Formats: sequence, C-alpha cells, structure tokens
Amino acid sequence: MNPYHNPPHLYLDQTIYFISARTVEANPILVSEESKKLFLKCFKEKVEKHKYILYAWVILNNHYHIIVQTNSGNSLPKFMQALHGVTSRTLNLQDEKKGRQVWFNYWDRCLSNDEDFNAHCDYIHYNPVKHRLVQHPEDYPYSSYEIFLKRGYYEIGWGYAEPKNIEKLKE
Ligand code: NI
Repeated sequence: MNPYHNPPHLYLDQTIYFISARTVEANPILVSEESKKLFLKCFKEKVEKHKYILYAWVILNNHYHIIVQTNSGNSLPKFMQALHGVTSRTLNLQDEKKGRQVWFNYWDRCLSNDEDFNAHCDYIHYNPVKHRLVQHPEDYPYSSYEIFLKRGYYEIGWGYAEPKNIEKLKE
C-alpha cells in the first residue's frame, strides 16, 4: 500500500470536485455508444438523487472525468459507491457479464477557485482530442462541450490545439 495514494480528505459542504475514474486494467468497457449513454443516464440520475450540481463531464472508452458540486461534503464517497455500483450492474447486464468488476478506482480533487475550475472544465472538454478520439472538441458527443458552446463559453476553434491553461494539469 502506498500511503500517499489516498491521502485523508477534509470534506466540506457544497464543494466543487473534479473526479476521474477508470475501468479495471483500462478495459474499454464504455467503448460503445450504448454503454456511454447508459453510463450518462445512471450518472445524471445519481446527481439528481443526491442533489448535486453537475457542471461538466466527459465519458471516454475506459474512463471519465466529471465536475460536480456536492450537497454535503462527506456524501462524496457514498455517491461514488452508489454511482459505481449501479453503473457496474447495468453495464454488466447489458454486456451479459454478471459479476465483472468494472471500475478500478477514482480520484477526486477539490477545485478552490475560478481559475482552477475553468482549467478543469477546459481539461474535460479537450480530453477527447487529447486521447485522439476526435480532432475537434465539437466532434465528440459524450461531453458537456456543446452546452458550454451554446452558452458562449467557447467558440468553434477552441481546443483545436491544446489550451495553454491545462498544460499544468497533466497528471
Ligand atoms: Ni482522460
């Protein structure tokens, strides 16, 4: 066990978190359109049930990145457990793989200011380009990019090259 892998958390109420999770052995369990839609549906239901606020998301073939605001801070582990439980069950039902372990782990990071928040939103929306799934952010339907575009946060052409403000977020 690496003691630095999961440092103790100080959970605060109504805090905004950037959360990433990937599948076991990076298996492309979410590769199909059907699986991504299923994950998104379960995810949005959980967000609503826990009275969280959803800011941004991207679903890739073997991982996802999301930004949510929690209701009460210490509910995050429960939220994640519920999300990974229900998505595992429904994906396994769909793929007829009963008992398959879907998720490996998740990482969360508290976003403490606007600059940090914006950079992580940009990180999310550039992610399909970074992972070479598409050439342009607007070509990828499984992220919140379109919502940000419609609200005027982006214009077409954004994310054709890696945005400067996400360089420091490489992990
Ligand atoms: Ni990614």
